[in-house]
Amino acid sequence: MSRSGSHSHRVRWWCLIVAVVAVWVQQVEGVWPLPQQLHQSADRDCLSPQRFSFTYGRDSAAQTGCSVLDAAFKRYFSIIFPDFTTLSGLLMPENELSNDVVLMFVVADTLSVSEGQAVLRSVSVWGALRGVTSCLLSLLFFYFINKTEIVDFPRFAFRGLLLDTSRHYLPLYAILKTLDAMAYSKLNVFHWHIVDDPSFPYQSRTFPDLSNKGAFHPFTHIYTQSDVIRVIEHARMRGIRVVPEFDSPGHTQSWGKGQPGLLTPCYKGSVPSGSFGPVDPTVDTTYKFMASLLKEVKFVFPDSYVHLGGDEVSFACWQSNPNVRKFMEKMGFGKDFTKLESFYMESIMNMTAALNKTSIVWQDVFDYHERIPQDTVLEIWKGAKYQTELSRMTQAGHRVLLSAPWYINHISYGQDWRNSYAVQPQNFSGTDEQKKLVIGGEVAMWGEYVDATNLSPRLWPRACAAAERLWSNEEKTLNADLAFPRLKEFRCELLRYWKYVCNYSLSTSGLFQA
Ligand code: CP6
Repeated sequence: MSRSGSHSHRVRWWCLIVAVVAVWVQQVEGVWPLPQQLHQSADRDCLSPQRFSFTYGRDSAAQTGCSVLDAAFKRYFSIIFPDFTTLSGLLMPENELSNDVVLMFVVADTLSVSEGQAVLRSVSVWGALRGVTSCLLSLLFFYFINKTEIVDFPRFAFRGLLLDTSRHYLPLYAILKTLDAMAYSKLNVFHWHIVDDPSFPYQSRTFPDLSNKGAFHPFTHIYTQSDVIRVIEHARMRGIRVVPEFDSPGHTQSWGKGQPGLLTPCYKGSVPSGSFGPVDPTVDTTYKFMASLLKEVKFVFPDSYVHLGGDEVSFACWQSNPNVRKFMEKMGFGKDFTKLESFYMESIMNMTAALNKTSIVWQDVFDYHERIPQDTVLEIWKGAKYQTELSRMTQAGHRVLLSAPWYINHISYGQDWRNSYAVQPQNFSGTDEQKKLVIGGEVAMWGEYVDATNLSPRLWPRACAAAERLWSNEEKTLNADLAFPRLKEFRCELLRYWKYVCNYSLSTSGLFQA
C-alpha cells in the first residue's frame, strides 16, 4: 500500500476515449479519477471485439493463472463489448479495422511497444488492475481509441468507503454492487461498519446468539460466514481490502441481547433500571468475550486492519452503576470516565496487537487519551475543527484517516459533491513529515436513513468527488467546474455498467445524431 510500492503503475498505450466522427473530441472525457499524467494524441485506432484481446507480456511476472488479472480481463472484456454484434455494425466502418489492439500486461521493468498494441506496465498486480480500470471505462459505447500515454499512481494509499449494515440491513447484492462502483472510482478500502446499536447481522461462529438474538431477523437479515467470504473475495478481485468494524464499548445495544452480562446495567437510584449502557469495562468476562470475538475476526477477515470504534460513549449509565463507581475508585480514576473508556480501549487495542493486526479507532479515543499504541490509525469524524485535529494527531506521530468532511449520508439540494471535492486533507499546519502521516480518508454512508432502495443514488456519483481527491494530483484538480463534465460522463459510465440507459451521453455526444 505504499505510494511508491504496490499501487504505482505506469501505463503507456493506445488508449480509449471517445471521439466520434472527428468533429469534436473532448479531452479526457469520463476518466475519473484524473490520472497523474495524461497525454493524448489525435491518432486514432478502432477497437473490435474480434481483434481485441488481453494478453500478458512476455516479460511479465504475472501470467495466466494470476486469478485477479485473469478475472479482470474477462470482466472488462464484457464491459467493453456487452453486445458487440449490434453495436459494431453501427459504429465501425470497415476501413477503420486496421490493427489489432492488444492490451499487454507487463508486470516488470522492461518494456517494448509495437504498433497496434497497448502496453500497461506496472510494478504490481494491483497497479495493473487499476490501469485496466482507467483505460477501459469509456470504451463501452465508443469503440474508437486515441493514442494516449498515462502515468498514474494514487496520492493517498487509503481510499475508503464506509457502509453501515446495522441501522438498515443491506442485502448482499447491494454490497457487491457498491464494491463494483468503488473499483471503477479506484476506492480501495471497504470499511464495513457491520454491527451497531440497532442490529447485529454478523453471524459469529463463536457466539451465534449475537445474531440469533441481535439481528433484525435471525435468518434473513444476517451475514453468514459464506456471505462474508463472498464479500471479501469480490472485493479482493477488484483490489479492495475489507476492514471490519466491531465498534465498542458504545454502540453495542444489539450485542447485549445475545450476550447477557456484557453490557453495563444502568441504575435508577439504588436499583437497576432494566436498561443497559455501554460494554461493562469492570468485569473479566467482558475481556474474555472480546478476546474470543477478536480472535474470530482475525481469522474471518484477512486484512491487517481491524476497526475497533471507540466513539460516542455515553457515561451516564456507567455513572449510575455502583460497581462501576467502585471500580473507578479502586483504579484511581476519580470521577473521570474518559479514563475508564481509555482503560477499556487500551486493553482491546493490546488484544488486537497481540493478534498481529493494526487497530483503527475513531478520534474520541485520541481525544481522551494521548497514550495510544503508536501504530494505531486514528480516524477523524467530527466536522468542527478537523484541521486542528489533523495537526494534533500527526504531531503525536499517528497515522490519520480523514472522514469528517465526507459524511455523504447527509444530503442537500444541488451539486453538493463540490463540497467533498474542495476538501484538502493536507491543508493544516504541520511539517512535511506530519502531512505524510495522513494516509487517506473515507467516505461515510451511515445507515439511519439509507437502505438498499436509496443506497446507490445517494452514493454515486457523490462519492466520486472524494475518490478523485484521494487519488489525483492536487494542483490538477483544483477547479470543480473543469471536473464537472468529466464527472457527468463518469456517472453515465456507472449507469451503463448497471444497465441503465444514459440520456446525457446519447444526447450530447452526437453519436446518434448523425
Ligand atoms: N454511528 C456510529 C454513527 C455515527 C458515529 N458512530 C455518526 C455520528 C454523527 C454523524 C454521523 C454518524 N451514526 N457508530 C460516529 C463515528 Cl453526523
